Amino acid sequence: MTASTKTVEAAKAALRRQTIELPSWAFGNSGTRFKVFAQQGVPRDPYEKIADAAQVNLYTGVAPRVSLHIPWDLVDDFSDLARHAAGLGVSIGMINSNVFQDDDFMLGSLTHPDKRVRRKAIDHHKQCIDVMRATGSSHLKVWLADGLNYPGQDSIRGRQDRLAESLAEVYGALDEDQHMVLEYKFFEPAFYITDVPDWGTSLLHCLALGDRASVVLDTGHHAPGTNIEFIVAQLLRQGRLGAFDFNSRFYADDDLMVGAADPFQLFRIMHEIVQAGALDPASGVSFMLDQCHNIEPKIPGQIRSVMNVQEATTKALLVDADALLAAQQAGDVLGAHGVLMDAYDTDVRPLLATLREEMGLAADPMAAYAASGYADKIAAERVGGAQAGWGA
Ligand code: AOS
Ligand code: ZN
Ligand code: ZN
Repeated sequence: MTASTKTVEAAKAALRRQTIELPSWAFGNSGTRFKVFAQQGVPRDPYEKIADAAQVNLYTGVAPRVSLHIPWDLVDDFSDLARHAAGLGVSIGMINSNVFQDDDFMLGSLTHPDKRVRRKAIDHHKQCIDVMRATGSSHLKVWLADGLNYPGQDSIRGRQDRLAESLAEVYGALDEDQHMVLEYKFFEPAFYITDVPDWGTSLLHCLALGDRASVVLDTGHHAPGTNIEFIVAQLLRQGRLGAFDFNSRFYADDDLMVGAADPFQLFRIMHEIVQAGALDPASGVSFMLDQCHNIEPKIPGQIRSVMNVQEATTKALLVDADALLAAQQAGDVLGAHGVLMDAYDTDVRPLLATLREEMGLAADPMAAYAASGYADKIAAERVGGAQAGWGA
């Protein structure tokens, strides 16, 4: 299949507008519960994490926001941090709360049976909202480690009620132009029940909260075999897909590079996005990476991931929508499937190389970064890089 010039030009226009948000924690040292491997030149503070994220944007041209995590990225002056980001050509994206690394939260945070602990968790989210005000961030991202390990440990329904009440207070503290996104995960660190295990639970809470609450879909947070593109389609129908946390998984929440384990799944997800017209930043869906680079270098790991998202997006943009619809309406099963596979099987790397050159970028971001000398520079300058805060 050769796409028409018109299709290619439309794809390029959409790709120019696409943005991918980077997680600050991808740049710090990370590992598994067994070992954190320290790498040379990793950032020592949030300023340096943002500087590294800005490198990813410099070479890809489509990663202009950095998501922060509080308190991992705590600084004295968040306005100053935002100015630092702006000076490097990026801005602050979503603010992630953290109510999972404090002894008080062992049995839950926003769902905890003790009102005092719930208050502490709610107040932490209010602190995150202050950070949003200082940095110009528009989205509060909530992922909870809350859950149960044993049947009978707490009331399932009671915890949902407490969660609804706590979330309502946090949502009520947002400014009119601020949004909340609620992430779900079906297991880990709790194993019997997590309190926001699936898209349905997240959606129900979001619907109760209001128009400015929507669901975060982390691609690693489902049971094996789950049809993720179905969930994407369903949330888009409701206008409640707030964000992706993109990563790859072979087994659990592996947080490997997006598109590494199952590029076809990523394509199918992006096909739903493109069909719904949800690629444009104005549609309100944020395309974020949520990854750890435990054994590979971090900045190139992020660059590669951005490129993987772009490749899947390009293939989705090359689907011949008219031919697909015609085949679907004619009941031509193999014809319709063939239209999709023609797009998926297209080598889109030359198109993306041309696009980058048109955008004033190097055709090969990986090679351009490698040639820049930045990795050697940070290895020489930075001693004692910080742990990402994750996977210790
Ligand atoms: C945890 O499994 C979730 O994926 C979170 O989105 C994220 O990895 C963590 O909050 C970093 O906050
Ligand atoms: Zn996530
Ligand atoms: Zn996760």
